[in-house]
Amino acid sequence: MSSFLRQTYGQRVQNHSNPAAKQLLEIMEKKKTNLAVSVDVTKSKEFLAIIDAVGPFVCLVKTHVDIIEDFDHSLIQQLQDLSVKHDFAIFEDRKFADIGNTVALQYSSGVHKIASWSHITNAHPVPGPSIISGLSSVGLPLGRGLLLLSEMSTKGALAVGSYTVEAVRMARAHRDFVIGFIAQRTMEGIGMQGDDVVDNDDFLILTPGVGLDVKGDAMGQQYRTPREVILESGCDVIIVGRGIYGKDPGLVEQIRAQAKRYMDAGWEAYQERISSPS
Ligand code: S5P
Repeated sequence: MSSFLRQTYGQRVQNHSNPAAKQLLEIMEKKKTNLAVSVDVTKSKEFLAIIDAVGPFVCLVKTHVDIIEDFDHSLIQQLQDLSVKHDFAIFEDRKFADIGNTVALQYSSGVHKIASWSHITNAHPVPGPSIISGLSSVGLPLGRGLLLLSEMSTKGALAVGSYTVEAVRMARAHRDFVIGFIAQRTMEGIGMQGDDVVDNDDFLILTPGVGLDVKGDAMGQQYRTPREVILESGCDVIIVGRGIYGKDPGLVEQIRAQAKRYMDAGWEAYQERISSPS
């Protein structure tokens, strides 16, 4: 295993200049959690209740704001209040995928005005580097950070091989705004040739497709355990959705217990990783 994988989250703060990356690592170190919860529900009330329940256990809350049926801007204010109350970062999982000019408008404007409240967002690298320029023209002045989807968790995903390598190269060329990847393993050293010199290859790896009880769903999702993800694959953050609120989104005690269970499993795997011999 290479060096970043054995550094603590706290030590890695200094490897980053982007404020959103620093904030996330600082929260992880302080709260001792590498758990992100993905809150994919369609009603505001349920959305806020789940976030308030999992808040103490997470470093990050991941949203799909476009699935909320009764959305209005007071919801954003309430989400921000919860992020201050519980100290977590916000990641709108928008998966931008268009030309620079269009993504800049989608990020800044429309109903949701994502850049104004989401510390972190993500994009598919498929359009090439112009998607990063478009998004950074909006996000960088606000101190936001971007993740590129260099791999996906689903069966048959096309984000493999040279696509993944090119995504990593794009990210290395835009270190000020690209803070990491949505991926299934560490991207450190990927695509580097013998004479390549890269000062700092410390990207944050946020990993969905995490579950302790089942191996997948009926629509191609594939789950691995926190141990496989953090210890064996060198990822930094586990993203868990239905594993935490899936059985009954109304049962706060059950949600809290599941969040604690995933937080403990993720932290234990991380501690084993940072203390493993080289
Ligand atoms: O490759 C991916 C990338 C993402 S961001 N696979 C994913 O599942 N996701 C997201 O993670 C997906 O959109 C969903 O919000 C979450 C996984 O949810 P779960 O309920 O399957 O844990």
